[in-house]
Amino acid sequence: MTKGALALLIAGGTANWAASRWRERFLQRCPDRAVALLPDDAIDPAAVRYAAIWKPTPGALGAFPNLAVMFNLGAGVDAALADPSLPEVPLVRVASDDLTHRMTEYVTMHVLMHHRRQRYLDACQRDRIWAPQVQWAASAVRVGIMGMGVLGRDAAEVLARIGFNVAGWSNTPKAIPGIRCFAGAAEFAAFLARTDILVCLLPLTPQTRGILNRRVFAGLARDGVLGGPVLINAGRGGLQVEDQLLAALDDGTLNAATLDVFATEPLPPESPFWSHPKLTLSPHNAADTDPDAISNYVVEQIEAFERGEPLKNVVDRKLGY
Ligand code: NDP
Ligand code: OXD
Repeated sequence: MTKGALALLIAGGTANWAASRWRERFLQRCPDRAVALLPDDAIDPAAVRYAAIWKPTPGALGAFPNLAVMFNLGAGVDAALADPSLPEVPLVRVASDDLTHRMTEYVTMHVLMHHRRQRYLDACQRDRIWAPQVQWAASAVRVGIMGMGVLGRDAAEVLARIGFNVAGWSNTPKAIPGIRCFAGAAEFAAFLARTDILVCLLPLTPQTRGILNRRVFAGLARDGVLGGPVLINAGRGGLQVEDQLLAALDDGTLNAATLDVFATEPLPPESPFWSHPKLTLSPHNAADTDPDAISNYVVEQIEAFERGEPLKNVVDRKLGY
């Protein structure tokens, strides 16, 4: 029997994520199945059972009458769900060790950078100044992670292992050894009030859009050893209210921030973010995952699905993640 075809609808991304790279990888990984990169390759739309997608053109997936499963090639599905005509078939997102470990590297590196005052030390080196400051133990620093899903939990556990005082906040209550867990709107203020470094690993949904705002920055702890609260956002740019974030940095409500994601990407050259002295930026590459790992993940799921096994990491369309 002919195996269901896989259509690739992939836009944007780094050189690592070039559509042609994905095509090559999927062709190697499933030689017994038709694989078509759209709009370049020809394919019978009725033969397409699976679609691997990253920021597809709105409406494009409606072309496949027999579509059974869509595989989002990243963890965040906000771009896919923004298409009101997205077919009503299961949408699977990425949850893989490769992605998770890369994000944990990023979060750990930036928490440590703020904790160890690396920006200050860089300035001292540039100016040839020998001026060590008091260095507190990690246990004196309270890290708070918004979003305790696949990514948040792993980062929390690594940071706790290094010795930070870690808490997490999520929609539903959790019990994680060594991590103080807060949940829901009722516990949000208490979570913020004990946090020196706020790490955001939330998905972008109607509930979370704009959650990183002045009120939240003002609710963070002000009695910590770092001299003021710090924000690290590697979730999505739409989570932060950017003018309020800049104002909070300028008036000292926030001491510093690391941002991997922005409301507009690529970040426009005229953005004040580029030159703000309290900001450390990266170009949405906190977890620039390897197409090899993700194409394996997708094909393994397709094969399991065809054996009648349940799909993993299916997005809850009502919750938006
Ligand atoms: P998960 O779905 O595994 O986890 C999401 C977490 O957010 C869950 O703990 C969930 O709570 C919590 N959450 C969702 N909505 C709310 C809310 N309204 N209030 C409180 N908590 C909420 O996602 P991942 O951990 O895999 O990924 C998280 C996000 O990271 C992605 O959606 C994406 O936007 C971003 N990302 C960014 C990358 C980058 O390179 N910068 C790379 C990959 C992902 P609960 O557990 O109770 O459901
Ligand atoms: C993702 C991302 O969602 O890379 O996976 O942003």
